[in-house]
This record gives sequence, C-alpha cells and structure tokens, in this order.
Amino acid sequence: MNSDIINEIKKMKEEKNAIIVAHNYQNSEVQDLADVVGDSFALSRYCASIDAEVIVFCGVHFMAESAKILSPEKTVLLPEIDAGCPMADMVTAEKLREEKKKHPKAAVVCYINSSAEVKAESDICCTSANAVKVIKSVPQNEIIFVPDQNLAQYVARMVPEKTIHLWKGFCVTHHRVTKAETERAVALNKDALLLVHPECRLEVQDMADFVGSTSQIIEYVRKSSAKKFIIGTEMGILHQLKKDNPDKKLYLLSQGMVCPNMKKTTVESVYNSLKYMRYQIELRPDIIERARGALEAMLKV
Ligand code: CIZ
Ligand code: SF4
Repeated sequence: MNSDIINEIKKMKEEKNAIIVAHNYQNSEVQDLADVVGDSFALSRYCASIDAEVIVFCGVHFMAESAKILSPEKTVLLPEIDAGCPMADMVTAEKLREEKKKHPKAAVVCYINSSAEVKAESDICCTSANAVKVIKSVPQNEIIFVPDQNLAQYVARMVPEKTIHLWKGFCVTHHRVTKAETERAVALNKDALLLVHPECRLEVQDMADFVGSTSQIIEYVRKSSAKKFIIGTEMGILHQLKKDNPDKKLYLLSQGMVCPNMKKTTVESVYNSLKYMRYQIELRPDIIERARGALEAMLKV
C-alpha cells in the first residue's frame, strides 16, 4: 500500500535526520512526497541551508552532485543510480580541456546541467534562469559555453557583444520539438500564450511569448492574468502549475516532452534509498573544491 510506504518514509526521515527534495520534472507522487520542489540550483541551495544529515535528491545525477558540492559534509542520495542527464554527458572534462586549448583567452561558462568534473574545469556556472546575467558578468569577451547549444544561442542573441563558442550538446526532450509541431500546437490553441524553456530550438523560442527556466515559467503563469498557456518544457512541471492555477488551462506543447531519466524515481525508489542509504554521491575533494568555485562565482552575480 502506498500510504504504508509513505508512512515508513516519514519515519525513516525522522530517524535519519533526512530531507527529500524533488525537481520540477519529477513524477507527481514524488513531488508530493518532497519537503521542497524546485529547480536544480534552488534545491542545492536549500540543501546547503538546512540542518539535515541526509539528503534524498529526486532528480538526475548532476543535480545530486551539485547538492554534494555545496554540502560536502552531508550524505547525498540519488534514489536511482542510472538517472542521468544525456545532455550533461555530452561534454567531458577531457573534451573541455581540449576546447580550452583552442581558445586560451576564453572564459568557460558551464550550464548547471554538467558533471562535477566539467564544473571543476569551468570559471563559472549558470542556470537557465541566470545565463544572460552570468555571461554579461564575466570580464572576457570570448566565452566557451557548454554543453547546451540552444541555451548558448539564446544567450548569444541577448549578449551580442560577446563571442560565444558553443558546444553541440542538447536536451533530447526539448530539442526534439520542431517548429512545425509548435505551429500546430499554436494553431490549435490560438488564444493561449506559448511559454518555452531555452533548451528548445531557437526557431521554437522565436514563436514563444516567453522563454524561461522552470521556476520562471511557474512564476510567469502564477502572475499572469491570461487563462490559457501552452507549456514548452518537461511535463512534470504541469503538476505544480495545476496546483497553483486551478482556474487556468494548461496544454503541453508536445506529448513527447517527457524526460525518461527524471521519471525513473518512484515512491518505492525513495523508500529504498532511505532504507539502504543508497546511492551515495561521492566526489573527490579537489573536484568538490574547484566545482564549488564555479558555483560560488555564479552566486556572486
Ligand atoms: O536547472 C534546472 O533545474 C533545470 C534542468 C531546468 C530549469 O529550467 O529549471
Ligand atoms: Fe537532461 Fe533534458 Fe532530462 Fe533535463 S529534461 S535532465 S536537460 S535530458
């Protein structure tokens, strides 16, 4: 029974002084189980601020790593060992070092969707919510931006005075949405506003009324007086949007906007995670220190 499992989870949380955090893209039941739901960076900051010994991070690998980087003294658990982010895996520290040799004067900006090793090779980190501000803040006019080409193009357009060497990474879930599909969705719901994530293709962003991160889309819908929205990001976000806006109509831009890695975590995996204290995120101290530098540089912006 689900309610038995949930009661067991609550009990173990108290016994182990644990908290559960869930990303906006997680399954609804997992979001409902969590102490906080949010984007990767807000969750990592929350984990660092709270007095807990154990963090169960319901999300993908790089997110749990970010939490560990900011809270190295805590035990950080990722309930599903193979919940990864294909986009984050599109750049490695080694490949990035080669790129740095090609552009020795460039600053390295990495999207938070990257491994701890890649963060350790970067000058500063950014999220989809603050990428423009971060790029504007770096003194160099030349920038290597990894790994998302769509977010890079979005930023390049907003900060035309800088040269951005983009990396060819992409999010499978967002990049697969085409212009034609978007045109069809807009034609079907003419009076709805189109809100998309900057991981979408540039031609999809061009059709949108608003481009923003998950937290920015949530805030936009909450504040808007409009009644209908087409949501162009991973479907898990609909759970929070529906809770916040019971009177508004929400349509998913494409039925394909599902991140299979985000959907791996279930109530059962959270239960097993706490019961068996698995899967613990372990990082080398030197990687933690250098990656933390990139995250802290972002905090100062
Ligand atoms: O940083 C995050 O949490 C991601 C992956 C998406 C977003 O826009 O919040
Ligand atoms: Fe990675 Fe895309 Fe899934 Fe986010 S939605 S975790 S970027 S694959």
